[in-house]
Amino acid sequence: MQYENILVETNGKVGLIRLNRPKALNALNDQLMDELGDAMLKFDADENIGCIVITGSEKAFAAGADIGAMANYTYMDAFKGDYITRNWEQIRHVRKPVIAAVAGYALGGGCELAMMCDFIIAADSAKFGQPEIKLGTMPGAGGTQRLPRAVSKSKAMDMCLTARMMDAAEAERAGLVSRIVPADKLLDEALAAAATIAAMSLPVVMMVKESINRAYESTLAEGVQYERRMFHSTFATEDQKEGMKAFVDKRLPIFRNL
Ligand code: CO8
Repeated sequence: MQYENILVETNGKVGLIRLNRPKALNALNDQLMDELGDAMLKFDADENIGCIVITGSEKAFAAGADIGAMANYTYMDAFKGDYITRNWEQIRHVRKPVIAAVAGYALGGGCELAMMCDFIIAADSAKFGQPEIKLGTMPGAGGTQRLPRAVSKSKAMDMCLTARMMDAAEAERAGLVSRIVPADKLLDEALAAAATIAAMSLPVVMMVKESINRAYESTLAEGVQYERRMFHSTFATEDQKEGMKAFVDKRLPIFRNL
């Protein structure tokens, strides 16, 4: 697939995807989402990649789904699923960790896309919001579901009902983002975090991701049991043997993803 709305590169073992519709503040249209889904699945299948970073521009991670493209859709256009909604769930099928590196606006579908990632590193310029209500619509890619889980019901209600934006400091206090970095260091910091992850044992990284995601879908008892089984299964890996032996030998481990 030829990409016209994203830029894709690799940085060591990190796959980097830049949303690239600068004139529309990276508004997410069907073409961009198709390209993003395609690039994500390719990185997920590439054994040389251990972690993926999605970023936007200095001004916007993404200012939402493309309003111009959606404006005249009928209910049937939306419901039948070939427009707007297609490919939005692709990112959830990615088994490697995905980091959102957010500078500027992450609004509407842009905020939802960031929340679909495994964690968010925010530039001090980042602004998050679910302003769909101002357009006479509402979040449609998980905003009303992931936001309350991330920042509490009260703050999610506030943001989705008043459409106000949250700055990076508030987003960090509320737990939406894992850390804030100076805007000019955003990509370096995100790539460094991704490289750290990519240097770990990939199968164990995937088990950790799966286990933490399980926390959203199960009771505590079920989640703890799931984690216990995953923990046990790490002892079937060569990387666990290498990791513990390296510690005992006082050297750095060399993981072979086995
Ligand atoms: N869609 C299309 N174009 C956009 C969007 C957007 N979401 N956001 C900005 N643009 C365009 C503008 O139209 C403008 O284009 P042009 O230069 O041709 O006029 C260009 O980007 C620059 O924007 P502004 O001139 O408005 O820039 P400002 O710095 O003045 O303002 C803002 C920046 C505050 C971000 C402003 O652009 C804005 O409010 N944008 C809209 C934000 C918004 O409402 N987002 C929610 C969209 S709805 C949505 O996301 C639903 C998601 C459901 C997903 C469901 C999938 C399953």
